[in-house]
Amino acid sequence: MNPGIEEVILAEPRGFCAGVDRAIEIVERAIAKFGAPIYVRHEIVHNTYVVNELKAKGAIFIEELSDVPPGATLVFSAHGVSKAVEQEARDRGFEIFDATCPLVTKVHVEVAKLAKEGYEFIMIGHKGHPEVEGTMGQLSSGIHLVEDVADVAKVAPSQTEKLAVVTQTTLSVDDAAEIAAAVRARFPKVREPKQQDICYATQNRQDAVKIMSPQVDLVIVVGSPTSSNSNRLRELAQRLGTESYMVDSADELKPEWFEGKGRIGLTAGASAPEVLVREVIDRVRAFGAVSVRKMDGIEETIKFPLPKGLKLDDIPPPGHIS
Ligand code: 10D
Ligand code: SF4
Repeated sequence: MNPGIEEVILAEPRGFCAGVDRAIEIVERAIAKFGAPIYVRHEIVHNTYVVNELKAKGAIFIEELSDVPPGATLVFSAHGVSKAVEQEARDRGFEIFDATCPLVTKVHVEVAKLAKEGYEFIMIGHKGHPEVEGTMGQLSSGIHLVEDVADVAKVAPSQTEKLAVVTQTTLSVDDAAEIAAAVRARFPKVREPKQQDICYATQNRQDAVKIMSPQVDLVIVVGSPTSSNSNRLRELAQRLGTESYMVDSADELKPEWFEGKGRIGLTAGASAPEVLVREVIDRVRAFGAVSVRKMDGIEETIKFPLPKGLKLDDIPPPGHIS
């Protein structure tokens, strides 16, 4: 019991975005329509709870397509795949459902379009992240990755007349702007996306943390360690001078974090379900919080359609993770 805690302030918006909601629903509907098991390439979204729930319903998560038996149904994760992975899946004859977020696909389409016009690309993103591998893998060459401002000085495109910037969708908005400025300074003719590739959900969750952080003594982010967008929320709060921790579940909360803290800010990454936020609230209440208040914030109404073949009314509505 910590008598110091007065209030929990909930960030708005937080948690599931439209791309994550759609990706989970694709797996749930594929299981309902075709029966278990359904194979999923990579974690459908970077959240331990979501992955375990879907495993319990009959999903099998794999990294290598050679681990999928012939004739199986395969779902691509929300982060997207390279052309090579897409081709290999077709060659192996799987029934494929693509859960790539439409906002990631939009970046893929832009890369393909500009490549036809002779462009090379500078991609701002994190090396090894599946979305970066998927986007860079839209072309066999000509996409140069930069992770920070220092990388911009080292990047070596074969020409500078037709260069375009693309980014991972879940970056720190501020870091991406700084890196893009460095790219612009070095390559003044570079073409930038009309609208940032960083998606609305990433932007809105970071904006909410910017408003919330100065009002609280501690920020808790619900998210898994592999989740880029969740890590960015914790990092942002910390940069704004507010102590911040990211937890995969309520069990990871440590009582000592709350010592001497009056107001607790709580948010969740785009892949973290609300049920985990509720469990964190319950645990913080047990530590001594007296009230829970929702911040004012943007209401997100965006929803993406399901792929053909999974829209059918005859698929019983699956019990959706939320
Ligand atoms: O690591 P991440 O932030 O890119 O992915 P996560 O699965 O945590 O959240 C959803 C974001 C996606 C699928 C990338 F757009
Ligand atoms: Fe799509 Fe953005 Fe959600 Fe990623 S974080 S799945 S790009 S809406």
